[in-house]
Parts: sequence; C-alpha cells; structure tokens
Amino acid sequence: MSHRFTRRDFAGAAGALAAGLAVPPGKAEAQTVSATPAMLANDRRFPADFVWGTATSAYQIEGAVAAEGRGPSIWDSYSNTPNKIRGGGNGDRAVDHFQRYKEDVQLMKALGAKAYRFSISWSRVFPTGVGTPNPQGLDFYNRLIDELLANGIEPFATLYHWDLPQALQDRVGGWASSDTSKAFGDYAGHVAQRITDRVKNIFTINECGTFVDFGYGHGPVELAPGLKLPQPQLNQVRHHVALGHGMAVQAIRANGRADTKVGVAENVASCVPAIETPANIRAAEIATREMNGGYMTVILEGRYTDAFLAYAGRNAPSFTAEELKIISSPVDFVGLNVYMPQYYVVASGDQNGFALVPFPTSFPRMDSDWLRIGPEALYWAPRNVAKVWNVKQIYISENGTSAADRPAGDGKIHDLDRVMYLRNYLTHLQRATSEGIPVKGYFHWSLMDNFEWSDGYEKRFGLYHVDFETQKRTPKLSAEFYRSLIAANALV
Ligand code: GBH
Repeated sequence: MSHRFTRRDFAGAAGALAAGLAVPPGKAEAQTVSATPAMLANDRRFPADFVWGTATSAYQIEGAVAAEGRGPSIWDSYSNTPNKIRGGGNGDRAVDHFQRYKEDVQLMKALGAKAYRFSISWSRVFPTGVGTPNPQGLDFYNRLIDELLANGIEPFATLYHWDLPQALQDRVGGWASSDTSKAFGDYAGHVAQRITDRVKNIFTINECGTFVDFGYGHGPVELAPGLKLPQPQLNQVRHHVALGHGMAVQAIRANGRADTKVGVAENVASCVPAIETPANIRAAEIATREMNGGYMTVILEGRYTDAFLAYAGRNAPSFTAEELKIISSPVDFVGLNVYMPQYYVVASGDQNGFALVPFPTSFPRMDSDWLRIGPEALYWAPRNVAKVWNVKQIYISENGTSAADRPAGDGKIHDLDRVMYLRNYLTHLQRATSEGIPVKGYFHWSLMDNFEWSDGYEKRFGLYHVDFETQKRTPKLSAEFYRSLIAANALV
C-alpha cells in the first residue's frame, strides 16, 4: 500500500518551506513539483469500495396510482385535497417513472452510479395495508430490480417513505395505533421473502422524525395525513413508528435471506460544534444523543434517555420493556439523511452539558427556506453517530438540495449553486472517510426532479431536470459534476 499523505504532512512540508528552512534547492523543487499534485490527489480520494448512488421515493416519482391493483395511500387523499399542495400538484402522474423506469435506469448508468435507493409503495403490495396481498403488488418492483441488476446497479429498497395505505389511516388512525406497527412488520416480512434473493440492503422507514412531526404534529410544514395531535398522542405515534421499525427488522430477519442487511434511514438531528474545541465537540456528542432521543437513541440503545422522559413528563409515551427490546433489534447499518446542520452546539455548564446556538437571520440558505447551507453537517452527522453509538456501517441515505433550475437559452441547466453545495458538502464527507469514519456510501437526493410533497412541483432536487409537461429528462451541470466525481472516486 502506498503512503497516504495527511493534511498535516502537507502543512508540515509547506510550513518548512515557508519558514525558509535550509533545504538544498534541488530537493525543495522535487518536493513541490512532484509531491504536491500526488498528495492532493490522495488527499481528495474516497475509499476504493465506496458506494455512489442516487435516491428517490415511490409516491414522488411513480405515478400510475391505480395500476396493477394499487390501493390509495394517505398521500393520494392529501395531495388531492384543495389548498394543501403549493401550485396544486399531486402524484397521480408524478414523473411517470412507473412507465419510464428503463429510461431512468439509463440515467443512473450514465452517471456511473453503482447503487440506487428507491422505495416500495405499501399500498401496491397490500392495497388496504393488511390482509390478502395483491398478486401483482411487487410486479413493478421486480421489473425495476431486474433492470437495475442487468445494468450493474445495486438496488437498496426502502419499505416506508411516507405513503401509508389510506385504509390503515381510516380504520385505526394510522400510526396512532400499534396495529399499524404490526401491519408494517407483516408487510416487511412479505416483501423480504420475495426480494432478498436480489435485494441485499433494506431500509425500513424513511425519516421517522419528519413524517411524525409534520404529519401528526405541529411543524411549520404540513405533510399527510395533516393531523395536529396533542402532545401525549403525538409521543405515542412516535413510539409506534419506532416499534414498527423494530417489528420490520425482526420480520426481515425471519423471512429474508440470511445475507440481508437492514437499517433505518433517519433525518438525524446533525449537531455540529460551533467551533471545534474539545468542549464543544463533547457537547455535540451529548446533544446528538438527546436531540435524537425519540428514534436513533432508542433504536440503538433500547431505552429513552432520562432527559427525554423528563422533558416529556406526563406526555411521555406508554411502553413496555418488551417493546423497547423489539425497537432495538440489532441493525446492520444506519442511514443518515443529511441536508443541513439542525443545530450548532456549544458547551454549557448547566445540567444538559450543551446549548443550541440560534441561527442568525442572515444564515445562507438554498432554494428551500429550510435548507440552510452547512457543509460541516456531512462530517459531523456520521462522525457523531459512529462515536456515540459505535456504529460500524453508515450510509448517507440522502443529501442534496433544491435549486431554481431553469433551462438557459442553450437548453442547458447551469445549476452552479447545486454544484457549489455538493462540492462543499462532499469535501466534509471526504474528511470523514479519510479519518476512518465508516461511511460506506452516499445516495444523492435526488436522481431527478419530482413531486416535492407539500411544495408540489415548485422545488427541484434532481441531478436531471424534468419537464413536467413532456416528462423529458435533461442532465443538469450537477449531473456532470457527480459523474466526474464518481469516475475519479475523488473530489473534482
Ligand atoms: C427528505 O426530507 C425526504 O426524505 C425526501 O422525500 C424529500 O424530497 C427531500 O428530503 C427534500 O425535501 O421544519 O422548517 O425545517 C428532508 C428533511 C425535514 C426537510 C423537515 C423539510 C421541514 C421544514 N426535511 N423539513 S423545517
């Protein structure tokens, strides 16, 4: 193995030169001319087996909402309710991926991507969430999986990306009932039995925190089913979602092939030390545990923290020891969806040991109001998760940005801002992998523009631009950036 130059080596060499130390001229020249480019190239590389991919979700891209026996989901009802979606869009057609999946697999191939994270629509498989499975329910996913494998792209499946079967919402109140956790486990087992001959990696639930807070709680943004439950019920929903994850892990173990790997994909609260002092770094670790108390901590530790329960007080969820055991069923990997630093953290002398620093109003953002630009999050999120819970395999299951992409006169989409965002975030991801933090792969959100939930078709996250009228896909400049980066397996 060749010697890896570290940043310190480089700084040391440069520093010695700058300090005017006596180096024979010939030698100094050799050092700067031959070593510097090599050092930089090495320093910017990702691990040889790093998995580069893209991500999407079923309701956001598929369309074909009544095809092959699919039942309605809460997103069909919600997006067809007046005034819920910006611009009035819905997912009835979305970006027609159900019909165009072969073309879309070619888009991935053109990037040189080695993996693809997609989600399975529960109500295609079980139209009412439970009971008799739809015999055609997995046909589309089988076609997609086979097409991916034929093109050398590794499928990673997510079982729940927010599209709960409407019947479960109507019958038991959705995640307000543990019947839904159980139904999710059954669905997971059914799917695992049928796809794990070809799909080796499964994410259970996408972003528990997001759809619970915004779908059932009082977030600044609303998601389906658009309920506003009081705090005690909301905490119970939270617990049932964590329980659903655990039941799915157990069902996948029981029904899938033995080599199946399973994990969660969580929008973990990324806690970044405001300034990298040892005390602030420690504070960010404590904050990581506490600010993720409802999901990551209970999933990885099997208990709610004392501070979490004290904070919830009389509103705390009711739960049994047996449920905590199910929730903390061992996972093989942890998926992190990282868009921004949720919190900048400093050390504090109070009992919490950390304090959150408020964002100044001038803090820079991307095209979505919420999307604050903090590239360090892509270092600190995996770093803290690896450190706090000793996690051995991490995927960045989502990262990306909206941008106001408009085709220029030449028809091209010059999304310089997305390229800027990616270059900076990925620099921090490279810092993580070069320090040995076990990040195994990265899934860019998203492959192509799609239905951005309550923002409808007004926010674009794709590497490929989609003309929503004609469904034409066009690579943006960021697609070219990502292709070059994958080809080099290094920052470009
Ligand atoms: C992901 O969520 C989703 O998994 C994906 O489906 C979606 O298309 C993609 O991001 C882009 O949005 O409380 O003011 O911060 C991203 C995380 C967390 C972003 C909740 C929006 C709500 C606004 N989301 N957040 S705010």
